Amino acid sequence: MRSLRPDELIRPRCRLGHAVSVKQSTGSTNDDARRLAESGAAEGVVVLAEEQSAGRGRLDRRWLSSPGQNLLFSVVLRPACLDRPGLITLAAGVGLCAALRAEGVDSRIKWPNDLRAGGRKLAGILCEAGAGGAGGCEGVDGDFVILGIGLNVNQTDFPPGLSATSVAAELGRSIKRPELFRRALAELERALDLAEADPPALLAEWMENAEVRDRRVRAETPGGVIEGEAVGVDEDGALLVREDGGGVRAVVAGDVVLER
Ligand code: BT5
Repeated sequence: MRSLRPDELIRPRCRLGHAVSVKQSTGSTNDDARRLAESGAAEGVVVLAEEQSAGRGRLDRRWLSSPGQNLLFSVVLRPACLDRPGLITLAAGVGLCAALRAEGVDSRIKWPNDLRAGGRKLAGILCEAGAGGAGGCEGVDGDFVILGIGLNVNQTDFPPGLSATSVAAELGRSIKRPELFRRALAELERALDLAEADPPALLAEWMENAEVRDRRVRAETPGGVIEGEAVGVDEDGALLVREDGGGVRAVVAGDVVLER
């Protein structure tokens, strides 16, 4: 498959993607984007790589991706809601899900940060906050968030033990990556605008597209097990679960499984 070129990815004059650099290989695009942000890169600058030697998820987990097949990129964000990193993660899920659905994939958001189709993982989101560099917005001078996305696009073979799928596997045809990239950035931009202007609307759109919608869940949290019906998310990104007794508890961290 041929390599991506910046000129087919760029979105001139848009909030996200007005500048895109493409690397054949790197450690982690999140680290590259962080270095750019620390030296003053504006919001919306993107670093994309065809291959990562140290692609990562949360908690030092690895992100594995065959070279030249998928979309691996990180965006510098300097949003107005920088004090609410949970909201930014939710916005990323909403935006990416909308782009995948527009592509024809029946994608759902799995709390807190996975995109899945048919119960398999299609994409992962890694938001990392940082400080430094110019161009911050009011009250949060110079601070930024790096939004990293790994989206399985044309890869159809995955390492054993990984419950993964891709856009191509779901649709049964190969995908033009530049179009999907630009669509993803456009939807991420829309969701980010919404997170800033109307957080309740963003939370509602998240729930509309969530796997947990109208489902019973069991969350294993550091503070014990919470079981009940998932009823929403809050502005910190916590999952709200109504327990059988009627009280609503916020799941801030932990693993959530669907019960039925
Ligand atoms: C994530 O973490 O899902 C966030 C992944 C973010 C990756 C992007 S790539 C561009 C940017 N640069 C980086 O270095 N990172 C970001 P988490 O929820 O912790 O899930 C990680 C787990 O997903 C792993 O432990 C595997 O089980 C699984 N996994 C790894 N690679 C996968 C793949 N290609 N498809 C599906 N699942 C995968």
